[in-house]
Amino acid sequence: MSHPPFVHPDEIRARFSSAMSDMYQAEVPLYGALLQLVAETNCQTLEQSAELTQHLQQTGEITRLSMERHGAIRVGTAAELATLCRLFAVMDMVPVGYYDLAPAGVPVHSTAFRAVHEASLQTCPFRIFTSLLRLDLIEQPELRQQAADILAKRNIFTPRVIELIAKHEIAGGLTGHETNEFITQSLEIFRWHNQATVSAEVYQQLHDQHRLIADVVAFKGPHINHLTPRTLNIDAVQAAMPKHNITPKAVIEGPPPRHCPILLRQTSFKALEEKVAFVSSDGHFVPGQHTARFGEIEQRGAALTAKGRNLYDRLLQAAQDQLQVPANEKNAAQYMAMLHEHFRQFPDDYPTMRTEKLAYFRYFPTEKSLKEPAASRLNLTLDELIEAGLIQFEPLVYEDFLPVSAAGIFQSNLGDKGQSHFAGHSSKQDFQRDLGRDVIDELQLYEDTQQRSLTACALALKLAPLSL
Ligand code: OOG
Ligand code: NI
Repeated sequence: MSHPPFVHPDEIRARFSSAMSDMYQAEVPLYGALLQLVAETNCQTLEQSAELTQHLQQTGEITRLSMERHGAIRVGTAAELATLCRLFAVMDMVPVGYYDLAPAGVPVHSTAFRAVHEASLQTCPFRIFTSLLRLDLIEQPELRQQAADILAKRNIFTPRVIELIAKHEIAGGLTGHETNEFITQSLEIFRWHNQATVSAEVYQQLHDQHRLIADVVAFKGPHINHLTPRTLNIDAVQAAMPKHNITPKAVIEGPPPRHCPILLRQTSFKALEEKVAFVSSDGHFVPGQHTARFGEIEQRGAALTAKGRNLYDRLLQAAQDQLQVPANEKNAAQYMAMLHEHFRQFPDDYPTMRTEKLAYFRYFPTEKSLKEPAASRLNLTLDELIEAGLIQFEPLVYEDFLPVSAAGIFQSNLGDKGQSHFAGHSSKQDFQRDLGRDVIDELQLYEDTQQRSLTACALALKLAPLSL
């Protein structure tokens, strides 16, 4: 039996990502200005570095550069999270990683919905950092109950989007027409609503508990709170922002600048103060303000192994311990100098990062290898093949997030006031129960991609299976 052709999930994701970007630029014009600054800086950076251009061409990343972005949302209930998980599955976006932000004073735990296979990531790397509010961290029982009651009443999904998700689950895909509808209907979930669902008094109570609680509970839905394009030179964009009337946060989160970038560096412009309307008990609207939405940029580097990540975490902690206080406008330069100093211990060339097993790599046969007779290399190990110039390697891009950085991004957009940590225990198990499935271990994904590239090398060079 034939069925109408389904649109590939990668294409649905690419179209959704682009529609989301259009919507957000219309909602937050400053984000459009940031996008332009990033595009210009990327162009200049490529012009100035033939090495970088070649590396991006080699890995194919050059083609995904301009559509590269992530976004973030915050949801209030387990049911919302579980339904979003089904919605993102339509676009082959699955939950990867578990991030506990409570120790850093943000009452949420999170995952990132993203594509997992390198070919899909190549088509569209769009990711959504998704946080679930932890009402259990609200101290006052009455307020906790009130927040739960408000959330229980809202429905963030249109009936049609639920039908389309079910259609996808039963039939295995969406047709062209259904895809159009799916994108329009999905955007409704993430749209900004300037009308709060609560009174100014309730908003204030929630806000006093934590600004983030007000952001999640007081509105109709999980508005997209930022989008993030990928820059090739985050330091240049950070420095150029003020000239473009964009106010950046004090410091760039993540590792210091390096010759061989690792993981993820991020910065954002500060959340805007926006006009909203609260409802009074007699049904009137009361004008007020809310601060939640911002723009962010990121520079991605090599994905680290568990060993590399441990080293990263240790060096970052050492720099933060040395500074003693949270990084801010006044100590930003001092903090960057400390960070730089500590990260001298992290090798800054790919061959060492590879032999010390600090990062994941993708392996390619060289042109030379394809011209030579196979017999000459039959018994060589991977290292010997590399040594002989028959195989080359490029780092895998880190596709995920960093909890300490994420907390820094949250904090800078929530104001400095606030609790420095929550004591309540968090649990990946609880999160997975609410999500309706397990999250995927990101390290395993990098491991798989690396191994697939080795398998492809062995096949191309007519060799027995290769391993590290
Ligand atoms: C999410 C903050 C985390 C990132 O890039 O680390 C994040 C939020 O503010 O909801 O997006
Ligand atoms: Ni972000």
